[in-house]
Amino acid sequence: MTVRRSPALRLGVTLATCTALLLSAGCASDEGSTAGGSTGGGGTTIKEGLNVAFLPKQVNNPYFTVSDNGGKTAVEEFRGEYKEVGPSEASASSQVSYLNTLSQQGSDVIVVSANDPNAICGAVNQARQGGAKVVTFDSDTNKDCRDLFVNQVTGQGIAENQVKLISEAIGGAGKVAILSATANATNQNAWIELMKTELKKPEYSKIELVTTVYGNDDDQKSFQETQGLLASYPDLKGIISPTTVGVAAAARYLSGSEYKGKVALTGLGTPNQMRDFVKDGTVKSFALWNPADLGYLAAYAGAALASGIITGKEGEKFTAGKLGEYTVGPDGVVVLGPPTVFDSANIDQFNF
Ligand code: RAM
Repeated sequence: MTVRRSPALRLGVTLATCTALLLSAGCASDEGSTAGGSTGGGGTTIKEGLNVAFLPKQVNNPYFTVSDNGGKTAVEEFRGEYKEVGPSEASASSQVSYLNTLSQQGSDVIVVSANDPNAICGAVNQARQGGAKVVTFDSDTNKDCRDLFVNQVTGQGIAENQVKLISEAIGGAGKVAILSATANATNQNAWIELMKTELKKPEYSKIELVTTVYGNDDDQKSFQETQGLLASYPDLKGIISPTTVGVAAAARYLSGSEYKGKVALTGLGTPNQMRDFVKDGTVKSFALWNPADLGYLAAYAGAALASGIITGKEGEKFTAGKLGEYTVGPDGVVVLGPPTVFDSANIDQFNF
């Protein structure tokens, strides 16, 4: 985990106190509520009392529980008002009514993981016209309809990681399939396209991607789609599931089937959902970023926008509490950092 040096010392927090509290909310709190590198709209201080709402793809997904709680930590640090609202299903337009309500309530910052690149743009624009700053995190809208996108890892980084992990797991040759989230998901669709390009590299010439199926980030549907994959492709060597819901459901299916240990599985999963399947030999390794850090960074990005510290232009810098300084990249994207690979050697060190 990267913890960059923060500007706490500028704020009169003693070195001893801050060193002791560097990883705690207490230290970050003092930083966050008064700091922020300013190269943007002129302000240097996060305003107190900002209303910050998190709108995940779906609320009953442990990944979003962790990421949104990271957001809550940040909002408490800069003394804002936090709330989380959202649909139980990750369907394309399921977030529109929530956005409309948040607009009516006069939210200062809306942090949303979009189920579809276009379906929520009308509602997002309305919220912005009403004065809200809208930060997408995890899964973007199209770039014209939000202020910033906080990306977990570059798409290229995820594609390289996922293809490498499946290649290692199947010994570099054989048929593989992708079990994705919803068919419209901006994040998974971008990663899948980049994985296809990655698979064209000479070192992966013996790997054939046979199909992509969609479990809709629904546990049962993902389970059935995995079953269907094995029925349709009895010689399948591996599955990549770049969704926490999909990879956990696929692992559960494989671990109780004749394919356990024969068909490899990797993807993007939370350690707590995958632990049993790593320990029982169903899964060798998988990856993810720290979802709590992602939510935390997104909340700080939204607060920096709403406080006039940044406007969303490339090159602007802001401070995200304990995570330190970030710079806005091209197309209004801020990148959290590289993913972590989990396997039997390190999985017990993580609890999310
Ligand atoms: C699921 C969601 C989310 C994605 C993770 C990896 O929880 O689809 O958008 O980032 O998986």
